[in-house]
Amino acid sequence: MSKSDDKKSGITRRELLGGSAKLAALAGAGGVAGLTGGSLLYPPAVEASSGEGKANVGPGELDEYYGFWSSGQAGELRIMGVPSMRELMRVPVFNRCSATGWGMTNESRKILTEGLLPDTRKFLESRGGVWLNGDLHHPHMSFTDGTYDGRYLFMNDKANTRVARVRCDVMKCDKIIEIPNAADIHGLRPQKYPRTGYVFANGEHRVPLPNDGRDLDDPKKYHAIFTAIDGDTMEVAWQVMVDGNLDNCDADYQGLYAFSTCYNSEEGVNLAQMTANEQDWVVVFDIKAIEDAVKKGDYKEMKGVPVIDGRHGSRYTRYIPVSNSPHGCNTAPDGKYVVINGKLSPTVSVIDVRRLPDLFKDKIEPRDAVVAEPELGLGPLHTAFDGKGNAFTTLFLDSQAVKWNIQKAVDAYAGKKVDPIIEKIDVHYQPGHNHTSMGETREADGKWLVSLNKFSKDRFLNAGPLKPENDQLIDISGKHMKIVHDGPTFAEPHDCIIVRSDIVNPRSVWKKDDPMWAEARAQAEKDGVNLYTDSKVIRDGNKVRVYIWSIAPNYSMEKFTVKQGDEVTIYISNNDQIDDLTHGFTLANYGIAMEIGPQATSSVTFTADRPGVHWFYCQWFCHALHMEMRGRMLVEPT
Ligand code: RUQ
Ligand code: CUA
Repeated sequence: MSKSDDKKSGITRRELLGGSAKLAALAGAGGVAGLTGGSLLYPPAVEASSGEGKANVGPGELDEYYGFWSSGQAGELRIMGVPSMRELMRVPVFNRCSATGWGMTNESRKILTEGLLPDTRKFLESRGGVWLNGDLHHPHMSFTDGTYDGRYLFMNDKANTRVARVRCDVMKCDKIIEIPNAADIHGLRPQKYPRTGYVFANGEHRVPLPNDGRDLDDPKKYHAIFTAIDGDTMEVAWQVMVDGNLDNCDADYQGLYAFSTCYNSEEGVNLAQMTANEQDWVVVFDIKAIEDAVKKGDYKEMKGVPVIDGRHGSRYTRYIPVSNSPHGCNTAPDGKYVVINGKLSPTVSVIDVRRLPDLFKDKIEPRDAVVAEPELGLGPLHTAFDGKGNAFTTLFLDSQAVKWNIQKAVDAYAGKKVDPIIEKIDVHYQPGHNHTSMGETREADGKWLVSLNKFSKDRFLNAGPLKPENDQLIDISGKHMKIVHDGPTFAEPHDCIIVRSDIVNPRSVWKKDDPMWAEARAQAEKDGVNLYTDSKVIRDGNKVRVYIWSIAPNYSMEKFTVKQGDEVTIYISNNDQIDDLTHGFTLANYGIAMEIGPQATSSVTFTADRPGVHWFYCQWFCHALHMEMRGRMLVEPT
C-alpha cells in the first residue's frame, strides 16, 4: 500500500478549507513531524485525522452516515454505521426472522402475501406457507430534488420477482409486491427528480409472454419487461417490453429519462448464444412519452397493467450500442453523464444525457450519445462518484478500484492526449458493487468509498469452506485512495448506499395508531377491547382471541385456557413507552416467537392442537426480572 500523502503532510486541502481540529493540532506540534518525518512525533490528534483515525468511531460515538446494505440470498436489509462499519440492525424483508417473528406474525404475513399475484398466492397456499425465499440485490432510498429524502427504502427480490419498501420512520418493511409479466427483478433505482415518484425495476430474464408453458425455445416469444412502480402506492404504473435481457438501471437528474443495461442482444437462451455478439446496448426510456402513451391508450393491457411496446423501432425507447454484456449503470451527480460498465469489455461507456433529446428526434445516431469510452482495466462492474468530477469503478477481474476523471475521459475520446486514469488500488478480492458517501445523489461528498468484494479468501480467520465476503472502506477524501477497514459480511451484500445521518430520523417508540397493526386495532374495536389496558379472552365459536398487554416485567395475563383444535389469535400490546424497551412473546413448543416494540401491537394466529400446559415467555431482555416475564396457556384436550 502506498503511503498516503495526507499522512506525510498531515493535512488535506479540504481540511485546510474546513479549518479542522487537525489544523489546530498541527500548529501545536510546531511542524516537528514534518521535519523529522517520524510518525512517532505526531501527536495523537494529528494521527486521528488520517483515514484510519476517521474510521475509528469510539465507544459511544455515533457514525456520520447510515449505510443500507442488501444481503442477497439472505433476503434482509442491513443497517450499518459508516465509517465504523458496525452493523446496527437487520430488517427482515424477503426472509423469515426467528427473533422478530417476520413471516409468522399476522402483521408480517399480510405484508408478505397481499401484494402477490393470485397465481403465486395459490401456489403458496397449496404448500401451507406464506414465505418465499428472497434474493435482495439493490436497496435504494427515495429521492426529492435529486437527493435522499429519508422517506423510504426500495429493494428488489430477484428470486421471486418482487419489489419491497421499507419505511424509514420505523425501519420496517410495509409493502411487498410481485411484478406481473416480468421475470426475476434485478436492477432497481428510484426516480431522482422531481421526486420518487417512480421506482424503476428491471425484469432480468426474458420469458415467453404469456408464460403458460406453450413456448420453450421460440426466441420471438421471449421478452424482458421494464417496470415503473408508483413508490407512494406501491402499484405498477406501467411497463415497457424491450429487446434483450435487462440488467441494471438508473434514472437521470432531470426527470426525463431512465436507462437500463441490456445484455443478450442475441436473444439467446444459453451462454454461447448470449455472448455471441460483439455489441449489446443501453435502452433509454423516454418517461414523458411513455406517460403520454399510457394516457392515449397506446398499450396492451396484460395482467391489469399497461404494457408499452418499446422494442426496436419504438418511439418510446432508443437503443445505444455498447460493448458486449454491459453491467452497472450509474448516473453521475453532475446530472450530465451516465456511466455504463463494460463487464466483458475493459471499458466504460459514458453517455451524455444532454444529447438524448436529439437522439429521440433522430437528429443524431445512437452512438453519438456516447462521449467517452475509457479503458479502465478488466471486468468493470459498477461506478461511484465523488461529486468533484471523478469516478471510481470496480474491476472484478483485476481486483482493483480505479479512480478516473470524467472530463478527461471525454477529452481523450475527443482526441486530446490526456490520461483519465488517476489511481488504481488493490482491493481484496473481486469487487462487485461499490458506493460512495451520498454518491448517487447531487450531494455526493467524496469522503468514503465502500468496495463490496465477493471473496475474502485469506483476509479473516478461516470460518470453514463458506467464507464471508469482504466490504472494504476506502478513504477518498485525500489525494490517494486508502483502505482503512476490512469488514466481513454474510451472504451476500450486492449493493449498498451511504446516507448522511441527518437525513434519516427513525422513531424510538411506535405510535399506537400505526398502520402496521390496523387489523388488530379494528378487531379489538369490534370486540370492545382497548389493546393497551384490557386483558380478555373472547370466544367466538372455535375461534378464540386473547388480548394481553405488557409492562416490564409483566404480561397482563398470567394464564389462559383454550380447547384443543381452537383457532387462537393472541394480541400482545407493549405498554412501555421507554426507548429500547422491546418485549417478546415466545410460545414454547408451538413454533411461535415475536417482537413487540414499545407502544406496538403484534399478533399471531395458530391452531391449539397440542394439549397440555405451555409456557409463554418474553424473549427480549427487558428488565432485571425479564426471566420471570412469563405465563401459561392451558390447552384442554377434546
Ligand atoms: S448486480 S455485482 Cu445484482 Cu447489482 Cu452487479
Ligand atoms: Cu419483557 Cu423480557
